[in-house]
Amino acid sequence: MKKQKITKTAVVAVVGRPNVGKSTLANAFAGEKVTIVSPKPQTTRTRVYAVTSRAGIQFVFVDTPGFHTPKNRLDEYMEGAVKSSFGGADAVLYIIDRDRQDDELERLIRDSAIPAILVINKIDALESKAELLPVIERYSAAFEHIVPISAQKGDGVEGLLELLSSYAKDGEALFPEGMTTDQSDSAVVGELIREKLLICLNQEIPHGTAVEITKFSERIDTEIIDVEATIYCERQSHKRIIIGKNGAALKRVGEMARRDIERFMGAKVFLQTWVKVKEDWRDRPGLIKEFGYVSDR
Ligand SMILES: Nc1nc2c(ncn2[C@@H]2O[C@H](COP(=O)(O)OP(=O)(O)O)[C@@H](O)[C@H]2O)c(=O)[nH]1
Ligand SMILES: [Mg+2]
Repeated sequence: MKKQKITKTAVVAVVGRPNVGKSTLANAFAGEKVTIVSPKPQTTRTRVYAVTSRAGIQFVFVDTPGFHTPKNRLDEYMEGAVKSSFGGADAVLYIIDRDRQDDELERLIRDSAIPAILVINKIDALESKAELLPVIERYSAAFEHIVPISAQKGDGVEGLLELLSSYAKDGEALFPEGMTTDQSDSAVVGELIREKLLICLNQEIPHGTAVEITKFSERIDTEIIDVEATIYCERQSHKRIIIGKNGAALKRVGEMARRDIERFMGAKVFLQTWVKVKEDWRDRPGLIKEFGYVSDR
């Protein structure tokens, strides 16, 4: 089937409290993992675009860090990324789940005057659909459209795209056909490694990590990609935990990450990782910037 030429675009901001499933939904739209997901809040640090198209319309979803009160300089940067995602958006998806909703964010959305759709995620985890009723009732005055979905199972995702079609504006494609994100391959790869740290490590430690890709190259005449990554953490004690006994913890992270990187790149990957300490980097603007958290406001 011949692809239809893009004649319209819709830029859609995806906002909500940490952990409601914003990134899971962005990946469901993109059709692959372009933005990382974990059960821990504050997984997403930067604004990431997820791109897809249907029937001549290109949709650009702006995945954002969860909205929460800043505790350090990195948090302040993330809050800025949420607020700036509204600018220029054709529509906003305000994602909630049964337990996570946010009055302050609701006010921000209303004040922005951008068309907003309320999305209730994780309906697969409900005992009964009746649990949705009080939530729908609470929001029915404020939102014209309320859409229950399961981002994880993909239920309701196509319906959302259809609904969003009406907010598309005439214009040429914003991204080349087939592109699913604005992130470079090496940026996605760094994030996939950070995702495994979030999944494998307890409590605060992974929140204090940053991953720098120092080598990313395809071998000549083979399909193998060599990746070298440095994991930065905030304390010597954290470094010991990340590496683990005889390197076992780091090995597990590396193996899990390599599988995801291979899926994303569609090639065999040889991954090497190092761990370094940069004390309190999350409060040091120079280091925050060095790790790629550059403000685009
Ligand atoms: N049961 C269920 N879990 C979900 C769904 N969407 C996301 N999650 C889980 O919720 C957690 C947070 O997801 P994530 O996309 O990182 O949330 P974000 O912080 O809003 O970006 C992860 O453990 C996801 O697997 C869903 O539709 N159903
Ligand atoms: Mg996220």
